[in-house]
Parts: sequence; C-alpha cells; structure tokens
Amino acid sequence: MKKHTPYSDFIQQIPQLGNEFEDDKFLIDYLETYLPAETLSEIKPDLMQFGGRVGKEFLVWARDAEVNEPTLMQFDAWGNRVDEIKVADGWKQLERVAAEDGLVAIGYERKQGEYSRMYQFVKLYMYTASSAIYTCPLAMTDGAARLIEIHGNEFLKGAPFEGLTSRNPEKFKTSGQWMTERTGGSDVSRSMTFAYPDGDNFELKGHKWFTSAITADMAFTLASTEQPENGKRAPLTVFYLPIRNEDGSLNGIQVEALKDKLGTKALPTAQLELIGAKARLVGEKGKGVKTISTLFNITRIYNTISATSYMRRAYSFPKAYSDMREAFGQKIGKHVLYEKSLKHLEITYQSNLMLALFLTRLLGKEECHLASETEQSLLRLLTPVAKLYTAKQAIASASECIEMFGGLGYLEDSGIPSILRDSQVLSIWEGTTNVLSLDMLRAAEKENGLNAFAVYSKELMKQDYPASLKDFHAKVGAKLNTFLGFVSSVKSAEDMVAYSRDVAFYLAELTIALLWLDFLRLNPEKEEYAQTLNYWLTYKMNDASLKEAEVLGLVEKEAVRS
Ligand code: MFK
Repeated sequence: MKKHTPYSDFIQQIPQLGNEFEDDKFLIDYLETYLPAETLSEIKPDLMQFGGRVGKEFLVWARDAEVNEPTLMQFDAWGNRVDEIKVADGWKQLERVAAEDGLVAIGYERKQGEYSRMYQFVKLYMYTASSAIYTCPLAMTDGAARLIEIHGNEFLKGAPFEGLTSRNPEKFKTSGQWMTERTGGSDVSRSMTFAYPDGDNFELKGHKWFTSAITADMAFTLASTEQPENGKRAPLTVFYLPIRNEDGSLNGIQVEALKDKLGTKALPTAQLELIGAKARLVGEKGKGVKTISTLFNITRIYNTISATSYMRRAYSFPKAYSDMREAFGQKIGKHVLYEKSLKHLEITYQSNLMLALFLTRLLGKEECHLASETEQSLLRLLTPVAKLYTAKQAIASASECIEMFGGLGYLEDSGIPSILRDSQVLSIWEGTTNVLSLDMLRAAEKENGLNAFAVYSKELMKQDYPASLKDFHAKVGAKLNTFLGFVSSVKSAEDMVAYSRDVAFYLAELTIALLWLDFLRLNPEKEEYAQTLNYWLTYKMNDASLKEAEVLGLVEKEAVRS
C-alpha cells in the first residue's frame, strides 16, 4: 500500500523561559544601582537559583494547579457537613516553595535591613507569573503579619505571627483577609457581620461574599460590635479568627460555594457563612477600616509587583518565541513590527518595575524606621497610584502577548491565556481603579501626600545631572510643573473627584519619568535607557490626558450631582 505523505511534518518548537533573573538585564542594572554592593553579592546567588526555577518546575506546578481546580465537598457520604476543599498537588508545591524560599519571611527577618523588602519583592516578581497566583495567599499573609506587628497583642505576636513568617513548610501558616460582603466590595463599611461578646472574646455571625483563600489557617475580618441605629451604620472593628478548631473542624464557618471566576482558577475563593466563629478583637474598637488598611496597603504593593511580574512574562514569552518562530522567510523577531511590539512590552515592564521597586524601597525604609515624613507620605500616596496604574498596564500587555503568538496564544493549553485572565483581576481586587483614585485623593489631602510628592520630586530635580541629560531634565521638569500647576488649578473638591482618575494615571507616569531620570543620572553610560525615557516623555505621557474628565463633560456634572 502506498504510504501517505503528510503535507508537512513541521512542528513548532515550544518557547522556553531561561533564567528569569539572569536574563532580566534591567532588573540586574536596577539592583546594581540601588542596592549596596555587599547586599547584592549576598543575595545574588539566591536570586540566581530562584530565577532558574520559575521558568521550569514552578510552571509545571502552576499548570497542574490551573488544570486541577479546587473542589468543595460540602457533605460526606453520611450526611455530615464537612466543607472539605481539595487543591491540586501543584498548588501545595507552590506553597511549600514559598515558605522555603522565604517569600514572606524575608520581609520580616530583615537581614538586609531596609533592603529586605526589595529583595523579597524581587523574588515575588519572578514567582507570581509562575505561581498560578499563589501570590494572593502570600499577599494576605504578609499583610496580616504587618497588621500584627503594628496592631497585634502578645497573643497574635506569638504563634500566629511566627507561623505567618516561618520558612518551615510544616509550620508556615497563611492568612485570609475577608472584607467583601454581598452589600459591597468597595464600600466596606456596609458590612453586615456582627460580633457578639463571648467571654473575653467574640462570636461572629454574618456572611462573606468573596474570601481568598479559604484554605488559609487564619483570617482577619471586619464586623460590628453594635447594631445600626436609626439607619446609621455601626462602626467596624477588625477580628482575628482561626479557620479551624483544634480538632480540625471549621470554626463556626460554613463554605457555601467556591466562586466560578474568569481567572485565578487555582485559587479557592469561597463564599462563606459565619455561624458563630470564635474571634478575637484586634486594634481599636470601631476603627476597623483604618486598622485593616495596614493589611490592604501591603496587599496593594503585592498587586503592583504581581502586575509587573505578568508584564515581564508578557515580554519574555514572545521574546523567546521571536528567536524560533519563522514567518515570511525569516524569524518573526526580525520583522520590524514584531520588534516594535516587543519594544513596547519591554519598555512597559521596565517602567512599571521601576515604579514598583521604588515602592519597595520606601516600604523597606518605613519598616526600618528610616523613612523621613516626606517618604512616608509619598509611600501612602503612591501605593494606590502604583496599584491602579500597573494593573491596567498588565492587562494591556497580557492581551498583546496573546496576539503575538497568534492562534496559539488563544489556546488554553499553551498556558498563555491565563496571563490575561489572571492579570484581569489585578484592577479589581484590593480596590478598583476608581476606588483607588479616590484613595489617592484621601492620601493627597489627609496625609500630606501631594505636598510630599512635590517636595520629593523637586529634591530629585535638584541633583547633579550630567550635560547629556540636560534636555531630559528640562522635559521632566516641564511635566512636573504641568502636573503641579494642574492640581492646584482645580477649583473644587468635586471637580477633583471627577479628575482623580486622570490625575492618578498622570502621576504614575510622571513618577516613572522622574525615576528614569534618576536612574540615568546614576547610570549615564547606559544609553539604551535614554531611548526609553525619550519614548516615555514623547509618546507615552500625554498632557491632555489630565483633562479627560473635562472633555467628557464630567467636571461640572460631578458638582451638580453632589
Ligand atoms: C496578587 C496580589 C493579590 C492581593 C490579594 C487579594 C485577595 C483579597 C481579596 C479581597 O479581599 S478583595 C477586597 C478588597 N477590598 C478593598 O480593597 C476595599 C476597597 N475600598 C476601599 O479601599 C475604600 O476606600 C474604603 C473601604 C477604605 C472606604 O471606607 P470608608 O470607611 O468609607 O473610608 P473612610 O471613612 O474614608 O476611612 C476610614 C479610615 O480609614 C480613615 O481614617 P480615620 O478614621 O483616621 O479618619 C481613613 O483615612 C483610613 N483609610 C482608608 N483607606 C486607607 C486609610 N488609611 C490608610 N490607608 C488607606 N488605604
């Protein structure tokens, strides 16, 4: 019989990630610029080994966790309520490695002093896009540890804190952060969970609509100790609760359902009923939102780093592909338009990473009591700004990344679509873009954030710049003046609300421009980055974007509404 000749025996080679530390030249240049040489040489071997693993076994575990989604079994065969959640083996491996590699612990051991946070977040930057977003439990765990450091009593500073910051996988504990209820995820003060006295402690009764991740060991949540009166909302308080009792049963919690989400498929996000969960009060009674903001300000920095992780991946995957895939007679990387798309993705991840790592520098200083008042207010101001900005950039980069693989990028089992699905959550959880724009205003006005930004940036502009940067210095200075002039020209608080989103985006881009300028001042010989700043100032930043709300006719309307 005649043998069938296939039309083509071509099989596309699969692009592989290399060492995500060693290959990230910008990251290394950044660390060489802002870390003391001895700190860098101390942590480099660890970053190197970690960077080599994220593109290999971590990805295999992440894929396993994505494909084998968590399941909930509410009843056993005999009718007992058990609410048992099963997660994939890959998910467990990602937890184990997070503990062993100190992904939370590094920030609390503080062996590198004020640079510990930068070290920790560089590892998280490499880890997130290969973790099926195990970073989410880590974010809440870290936020909980910080909450305990600041507001915790002796009990919380004992075993719970030690568990959250342990490197031993057997002892490592994770925490949830339960705020969202059916009444709202943004307007948290509409919470309908009540805390009833129970000896020295409390019993919580209520409902939590989104809780990540129910497989945690403990949670911090909000509840009111008083019933609302005459329609007036009762103030909230933070409570700590262990998820399970000593015998392993759930602590007055019933898992109603696991959420069916667009992305973050490996993460067991649950809808819960609290039917008398034993809990301890944390911080000041009635100051719940303020107290828990310590936690969510940390998770917002995690969100920022996670966004940069996805942006880096949205660049490094198509970059790897560009050297092996051929079309129209040559490697696709040789086609000028593919090269241009890659350039966009490269500039985007580097610029956003610049902003994210700046936050970790400020955070490290604050936690080591080395930050000036200006730096503390700047951290407060830039946390929501960086979170909202980087999330949107990550989504755009992820979408472009898919397109750069053509149809293959659209196939689930290529592993590429999850970059987009998982990035999409970054602009939602931990505060939406609009809510965070308002938080920026809160920080700008109540916590001296705007003034701190003006002081800090003017100080940066006063540094010694080499002659080669004279033009850039003038251009960044002009953008700074445009920004400060604009915010001081806004006539009313209502108008400022309408402009807040435009202001937040511009502020993020302006901060990035200032940071590039500072980076170039310290690295005048690295000309490739001068091209980036040129692009950023000329094509990325658009002064007209500050007035989008006005062009859309929303400025006066906001005044009329209120
Ligand atoms: C990969 C990374 C993953 C991250 C993990 C994600 C998993 C977690 C899943 C979730 O839980 S997602 C739900 C997240 N939800 C939010 O982030 C809430 C979004 N809404 C807000 O942030 C609202 O702005 C807020 C709830 C805070 C508004 O509440 P209020 O009560 O109307 O605020 P108000 O009255 O302005 O502020 C109360 C106090 O808190 C004030 O202080 P004082 O009592 O001293 O006056 C505020 O200054 C203070 N405050 C508010 N936000 C703050 C803050 N302080 C510091 N930092 C902040 N960000």
